[in-house]
Amino acid sequence: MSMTNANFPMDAEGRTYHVGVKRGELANRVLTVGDPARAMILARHLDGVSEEEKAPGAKVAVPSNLFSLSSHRGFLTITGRYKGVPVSIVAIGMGISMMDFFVRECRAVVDGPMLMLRFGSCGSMMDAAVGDIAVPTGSYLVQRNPDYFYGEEEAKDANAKPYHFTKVFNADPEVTASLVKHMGAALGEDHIWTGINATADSFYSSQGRQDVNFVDTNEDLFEQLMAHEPKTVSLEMETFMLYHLAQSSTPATLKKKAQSNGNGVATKEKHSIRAGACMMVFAQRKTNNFITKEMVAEVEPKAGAAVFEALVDVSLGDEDDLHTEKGS
Ligand code: R1P
Repeated sequence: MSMTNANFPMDAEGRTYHVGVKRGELANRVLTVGDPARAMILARHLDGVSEEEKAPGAKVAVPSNLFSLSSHRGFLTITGRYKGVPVSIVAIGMGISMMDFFVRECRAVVDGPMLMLRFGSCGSMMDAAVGDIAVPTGSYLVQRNPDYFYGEEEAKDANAKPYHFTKVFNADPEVTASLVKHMGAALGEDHIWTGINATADSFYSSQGRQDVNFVDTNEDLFEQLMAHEPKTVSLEMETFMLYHLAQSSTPATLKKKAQSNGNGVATKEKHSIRAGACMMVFAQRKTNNFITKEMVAEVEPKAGAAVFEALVDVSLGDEDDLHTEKGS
């Protein structure tokens, strides 16, 4: 595909460079996950999916009545409706760079306010057990500091620390409350944990995993995380970037929508994206337990239904736009 505009590349059809979506293919309410198979399974909750395609044991595929698009960089977008409300599901893979591509490119092709929810998996260093759900009210970023590891011992900067922790960026409180309510109703309140999430730039070193093949200097990382933020409840690799970018989103697209409606009303909103996240605990790092396939199969559909309820529950104060052939 040939792209124009090196600042924000788009092709002649208006498709973004990495996610590959264009105007009309994405709803204002978007659920993002890591794993494309999880996206396909969650899509079974959407309107109009045949009984055959959503039967337990059915082949994992995008339901045939829904719009879908696989990009050359591994993003999968599925768009349809949940209880009549336009929604999209986007599988992004892993890590903060993929979250950055997702948030910016999806924002670029949708007018009006957006709601972005992440439904993922995480590790827990506290009491949350495997199969429980974390709904973090905020997130900080844990970054490996390469400068600490630079050079021979005697040349090292004595003040450098191996890991850096950012400030906490908050989720939208109304979105979080809605997630807690619906998750609690689906799985039982005892299984829902609020608190603060830590997003790490590695699955390994900056999540405190020990690896004999590398010098990581992370033996006391958990203690450092708890000292930085005593309410740390979950550890994963994307949520910080979602919360941070939502708080950095400008009202530009809201003004545009007001103008395109012809009413010329300038918005008073500071941000055009509202964000929230929840994760299933897959790894219990205190006890070293890892979730079983059977448990995922039990928790994922219940939590998935709850996450869609939250996705359509929060008012965006505006009509959603959607013009796709399938799913409209
Ligand atoms: C690591 O195995 C991956 O799983 C978690 C982490 O954030 C990371 O992306 O999330 P997902 O299940 O959403 O991919």
